[in-house]
Amino acid sequence: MKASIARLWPLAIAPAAFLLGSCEAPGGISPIFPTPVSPNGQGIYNTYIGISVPAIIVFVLVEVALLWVVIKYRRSKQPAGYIPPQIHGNFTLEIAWTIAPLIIVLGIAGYSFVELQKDFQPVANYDFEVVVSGHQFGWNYTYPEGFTIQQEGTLAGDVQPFVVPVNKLIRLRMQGTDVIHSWWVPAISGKTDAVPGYDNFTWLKVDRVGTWRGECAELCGSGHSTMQIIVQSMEQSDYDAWVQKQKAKAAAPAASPSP
Ligand SMILES: [Cu+2]
Repeated sequence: MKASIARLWPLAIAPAAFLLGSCEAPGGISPIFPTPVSPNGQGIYNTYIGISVPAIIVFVLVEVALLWVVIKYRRSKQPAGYIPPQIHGNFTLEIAWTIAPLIIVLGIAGYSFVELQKDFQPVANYDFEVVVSGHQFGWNYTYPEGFTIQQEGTLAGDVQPFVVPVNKLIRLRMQGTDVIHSWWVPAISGKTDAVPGYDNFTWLKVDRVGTWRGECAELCGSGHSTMQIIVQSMEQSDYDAWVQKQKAKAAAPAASPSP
């Protein structure tokens, strides 16, 4: 008996080893939430913590109660033929353990729904709008100045970044040209579907200079895994210079047609 329990230890350790190992994954996608850099990312992070911490407390309490019963009332410590107290049909207990989980689950539903409403409504007081269009396999970002950044999917290296200025509220109008894709940068916002023939909205307001990674989060075909997303934020002056460069590039005749 002792030996068989000892053999189970790797099963308990494996998930922890996986989680810790994955934190350093070069793709930047970690199973643990990254530091949020936009208010909607912060809202999702708070929801995640707000649900996970009570869930972990409930889990620990249930497991401790289970272990306590298993150890304290184990058969080998009871007299032969012992039958424990029978509580089946205890009305108060059954009402309590029906109502308590119901309250917890409704609480989680309400909490999540409020967060969803905050993040996926089209914001009105935005500084500018970028049209984000998903295709097999990549993303196009069309800026108000008229130029488009092509973030063509690849596994060979980094994709071209989607550049934004810091501390500006930017509305993202999500579109799709072929199948449904989903734009997701965990540090910035939740998953937002890019659906052909239908505009979806999300937004971002990045509070620091840096680079963040994401992925297409909707299985969209054989090149799905190539659909990396890189968001790069810069100071307003650097951003203005970058916009001028993109405008000049768009105006100049293309040296060779892009594939
Ligand atoms: Cu996709």
